[in-house]
Amino acid sequence: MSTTQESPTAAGSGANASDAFRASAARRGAAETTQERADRLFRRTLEAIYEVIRTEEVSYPEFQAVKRWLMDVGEVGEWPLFLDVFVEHEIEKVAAKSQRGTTGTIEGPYYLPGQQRLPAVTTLPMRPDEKGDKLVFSGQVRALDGRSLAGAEVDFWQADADGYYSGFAPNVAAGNLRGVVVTDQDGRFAITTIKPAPYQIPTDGPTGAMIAAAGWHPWRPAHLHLMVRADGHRQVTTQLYFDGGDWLDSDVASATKDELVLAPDRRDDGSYAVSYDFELEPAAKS
Ligand code: MBD
Ligand code: FE
Repeated sequence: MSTTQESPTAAGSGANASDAFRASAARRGAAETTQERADRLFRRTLEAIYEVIRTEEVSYPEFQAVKRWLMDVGEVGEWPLFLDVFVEHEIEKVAAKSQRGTTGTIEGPYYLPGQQRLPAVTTLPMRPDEKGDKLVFSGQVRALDGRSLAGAEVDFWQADADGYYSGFAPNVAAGNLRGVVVTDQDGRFAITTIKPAPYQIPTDGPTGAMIAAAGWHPWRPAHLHLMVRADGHRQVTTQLYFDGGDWLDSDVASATKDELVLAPDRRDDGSYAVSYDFELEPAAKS
């Protein structure tokens, strides 16, 4: 059976993202919720919905359509996608208020832990005929006081030149364009990869149907994902974008920030090079 022509389906990538989310429970830790907090958050969320119903005079047919749509999102497994696209940015802004150092942004639904550990100067795992312009992404990981952090981890993932993520698309090998790059004795790294394409929310699933019904567009600008961590320091999760690319000013996931937009240099051979340094704050005392 040939699968090389197969495109990802909403149900396929949704199921994978739901499985990945359930498997990540241990890594994320449990939310400690009191009854007072649960009462407050559930009540205020419901009140926000009642407010829309009253002021927009939402009808029975509209209510039943929403009910059916919510059921579809769950059945297709798109809750991680939907919530990370339309809600995570506000959660991240709250978290960012107490975060110093490198600017963070949302993680999204396509992180997979446990990828190959790679040396500081490395090429990401990729197919022999990997499409796309070559990109060398380099930089240094430092503490807030300027000390370089040797042995820091730059946990890196990105879409390919068609906008697909390994682990969530049938035609991309496991581990493709993912890796945990370990910084050298000066905290430096240099990762050879390819420039990713913009990402399109699957148009064949309920999230895509909602976007189309509202007349919005389903695109995220091209981006690199990173989690940067070092012993004794607070991990930062962020994304880097490319100057001049499409959708930078209208990211469907509202996750761009000006300081995360890179301006790569184009070399004579058509490849790109760009550098970005990370600054990690001390870990919270426990
Ligand atoms: C992505 O690639 C992504 O980064 C986010 C946040 C949501 C959907 C797809
Ligand atoms: Fe992404």
